Amino acid sequence: MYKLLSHNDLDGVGCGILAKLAFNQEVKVRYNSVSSLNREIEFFLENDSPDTFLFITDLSPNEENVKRLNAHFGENGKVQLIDHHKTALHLNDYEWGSVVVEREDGKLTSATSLFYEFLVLNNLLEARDSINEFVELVRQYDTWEWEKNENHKAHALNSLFYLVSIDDFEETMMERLRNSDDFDFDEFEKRLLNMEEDKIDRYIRRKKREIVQAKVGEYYAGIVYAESYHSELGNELGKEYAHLDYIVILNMGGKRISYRTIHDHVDVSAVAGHFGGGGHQKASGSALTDVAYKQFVLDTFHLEPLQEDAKKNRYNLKESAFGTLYKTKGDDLFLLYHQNGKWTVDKNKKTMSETFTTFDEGERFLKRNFEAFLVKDDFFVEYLIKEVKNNNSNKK
Ligand SMILES: [Mn+2]
Repeated sequence: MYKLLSHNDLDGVGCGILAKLAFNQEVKVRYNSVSSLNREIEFFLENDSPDTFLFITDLSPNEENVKRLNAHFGENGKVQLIDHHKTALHLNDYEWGSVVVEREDGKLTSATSLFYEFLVLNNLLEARDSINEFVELVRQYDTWEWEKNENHKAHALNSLFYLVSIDDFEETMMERLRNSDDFDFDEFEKRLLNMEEDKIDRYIRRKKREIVQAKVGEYYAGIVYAESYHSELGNELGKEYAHLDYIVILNMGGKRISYRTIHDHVDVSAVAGHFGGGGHQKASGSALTDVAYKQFVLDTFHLEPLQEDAKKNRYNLKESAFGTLYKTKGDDLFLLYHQNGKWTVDKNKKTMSETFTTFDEGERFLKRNFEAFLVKDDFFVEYLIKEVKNNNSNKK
């Protein structure tokens, strides 16, 4: 017999599907959240037959259970952990641990892609085109490569995963992987997925109007409450508010926090680690501890949501050497313009002492310190007309 303990997201369930394709009735699969894995490991060690081979994928046990598993492995050699999280790399110190974050060619891994390689290499599963494609979609979704590659099929697969129950998803996917030559959605799924994409867009648009910003240590964080679509939300908010170092997504019901960043200069697994959590450099999570509650909920509850930059401008554009106009909620005006080789700021028409080598630096300064955002063209044009009038009357 085999037992697989895996994560309860698409990548984790991808491993479960592969295990069932490889071992059929001979495997018991249990999906876990990050926090429930340790209970399952303890249950396994106390209750399962010593003949059962244990796989753990996409998750890592706590220190205590690493010791227990190591002792168990010493007795019968029947443990294999496969993961791709940076925070699990120390498990490579054990014979039963195999953690690979990226390949030599820079290609990022996922638990599903690693487990697939393992099963095929050990002649436990035969490679097929349909499975190859499924595994690659899961990998691209889990690593966010799909976005760079504009591989919307990978995103759609994850959306489908959350639209149906895990049991239904497993069953449908296994049937397809066994019987089809390639991997695709059926007509009904395609219609459903279109509706779901629209729904996600509307959800994200709403959340853009709720986000607040706060300085946390040396970093600026954007904070938002949301129960769903954390990955999409973290990515879209990160891009809309690129002046923020990372995005904090609070799930109050689940008492969990997700941390996301689109930047390379921040490691959100370290941010999560500060609150007893972990994960990847660009995506991580932790429990909503008392300290985190104070930091992200109590201390920010009174804050007003951020504005958004005006989108459809033709005149008030970024990096325009003539000047770009920003406004705070309190009606302070900032003009960011290029002069004598430097980006300079006028606050309410008085030149500030700070100057910047790049436009982005100047904009970051305005957004971080003043929460000033790009104004719409009509406001900008009105501002310019007033300027001209003032100049003319001054000349008279
Ligand atoms: Mn994963």
